[in-house]
Amino acid sequence: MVQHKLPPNQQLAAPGKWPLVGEREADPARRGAPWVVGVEGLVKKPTTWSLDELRAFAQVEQTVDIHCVTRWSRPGARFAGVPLRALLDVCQPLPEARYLSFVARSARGHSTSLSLADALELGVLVALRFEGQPLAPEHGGPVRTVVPGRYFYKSLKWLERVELLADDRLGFWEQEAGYHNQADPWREQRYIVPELDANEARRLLQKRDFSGRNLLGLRAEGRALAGLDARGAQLRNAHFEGTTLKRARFDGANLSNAHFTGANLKGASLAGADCEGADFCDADLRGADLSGASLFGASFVAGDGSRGARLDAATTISPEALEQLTPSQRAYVAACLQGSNP
Ligand SMILES: Nc1nc2c(c(=O)[nH]1)N[C@H]1C(S)=C(S)[C@@H](COP(=O)(O)O)O[C@H]1N2
Ligand SMILES: [Mo]
Repeated sequence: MVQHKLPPNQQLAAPGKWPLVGEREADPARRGAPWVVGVEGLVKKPTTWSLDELRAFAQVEQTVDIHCVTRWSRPGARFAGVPLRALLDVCQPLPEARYLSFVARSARGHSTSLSLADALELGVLVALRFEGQPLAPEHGGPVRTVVPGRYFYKSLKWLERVELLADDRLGFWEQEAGYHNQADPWREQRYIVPELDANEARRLLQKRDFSGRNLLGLRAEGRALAGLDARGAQLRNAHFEGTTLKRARFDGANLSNAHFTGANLKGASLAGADCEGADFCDADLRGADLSGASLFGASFVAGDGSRGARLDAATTISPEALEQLTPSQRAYVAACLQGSNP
């Protein structure tokens, strides 16, 4: 097997697997007007291209290592399409243009941004094909951007418009989820530093009620929070290392990339929670309910097989969620659920 060097704290997705992340759009190309991609804003010649016109450019093949912020990686993905640079050459950015906002044809008009300098240096591809086939609609077909060297949230699905701007305009995830605007996986730029007020945090911890709150990056490691009510809370990148969370309720919470290393989650409920990229190594999950939770990129055991979480026959994990785990994670969890791991 080929050895790939992975950025810190990423794991290989199962071979051939490409998880779906973000908004679900059945097939935006099937609704409304024919697809065009426009480049506008601070350019000399705003231009739009139909898909056929994009296909008439010299097509470039590019092999890209995909690194999702929720900790799965898919190295060696082969895309083909038009280098963004070729479109910019036609449109001619004005000297004051310093940022690009990529905007999707999707229900929420999803967007993400890059500096013009980064976009040119990284070699952004306007991709039409994946592994020799037209790009599938669920992965952003008919056309998406692919940005090498950045977490995959900088790669926009269903590209409709590129706007050149003098000032940066934060993208959807960058604004909504606190995702880092630089997004370099080698420097682990997953999140901006949270700005939760220390007094407010203390008060919430005392009350043990986080329900419905946005607590991105909360630091609650080593706390005694048995019975915590965190239903529907936004707890991306929150720290619960070594925390007592017996019978805590995280139903429907967003726990992506949350840190539960060594936490006591006995009898806790994480039903329907987003646990993508969450770390459960060394945690006690006996009797915990993770039914309907999303587990892409989640860890239950270290890469060397140590620090395995405690799960038992009373731990509930749905079969679909098991399928989302990487092969080594899945093997470990499946064995525990069948009672054959200590
Ligand atoms: N339009 C749009 N593009 C998007 C997103 C989204 O929600 N909407 N999510 C981003 C994120 S976080 C990731 S990891 C990748 C996922 O692409 P995939 O579903 O093809 O794996 O798309 C990125 N581009
Ligand atoms: Mo992502």
